[in-house]
Amino acid sequence: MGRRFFVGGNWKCNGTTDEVKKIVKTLNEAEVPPEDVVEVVVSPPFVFLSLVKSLLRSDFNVAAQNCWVRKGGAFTGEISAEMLANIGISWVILGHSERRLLLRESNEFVGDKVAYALSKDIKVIACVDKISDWRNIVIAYEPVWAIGTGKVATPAQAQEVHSALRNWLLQNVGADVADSTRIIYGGSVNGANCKELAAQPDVDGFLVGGASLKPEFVDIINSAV
Ligand code: G2H
Repeated sequence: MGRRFFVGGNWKCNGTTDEVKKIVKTLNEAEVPPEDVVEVVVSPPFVFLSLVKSLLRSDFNVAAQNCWVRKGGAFTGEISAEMLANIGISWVILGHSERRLLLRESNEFVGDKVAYALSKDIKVIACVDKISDWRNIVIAYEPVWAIGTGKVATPAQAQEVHSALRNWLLQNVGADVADSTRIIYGGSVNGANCKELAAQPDVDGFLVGGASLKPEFVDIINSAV
């Protein structure tokens, strides 16, 4: 089964209204392969989700960078999966290593978040354990030493880990899921190194941080072909 290339732009905690509008304008004017060839999802900070959703071209989707582990209520500062669904956000990034490291999010907590988001029909970009519906999951492999450091994994290093992850899926979940699940690479991906990484058979796309704020993000989308 062919796996559709996936490019996620994780804007992290960056941007002003004007900067966000500028990035969206660049994306809207970009010539990229059709959406059946590459799936593009950008992830602005919460406060810009609705703005980006309203301005962004319709063939690109929008993701939140986190959501609460269960139904909303007395959880100051949190955003629930129901709220994301309510404003038409169909994706969320969960378990990013920056949150695991800085906010002490455990595997268990992230796993519960993933299960809850999936139960509310939000698709997840994640690397976790509690997954019941693999159709709505993209797994991101991000070596911590490569995150925001400018040190990217070599294509061979990425391929080795992606292949091992796919093999884990084969052994522990099943052949269909191993064949169809997209495993994307994150960590200092840029316009110059994306092409060689994209050529690896088990690299099905990218989660891009710093470079997703720049015009070279379009080159990364175009590495799909
Ligand atoms: C890794 C990645 C995006 P960057 O965190 O998730 O960021 O491309 O800046 O290393």
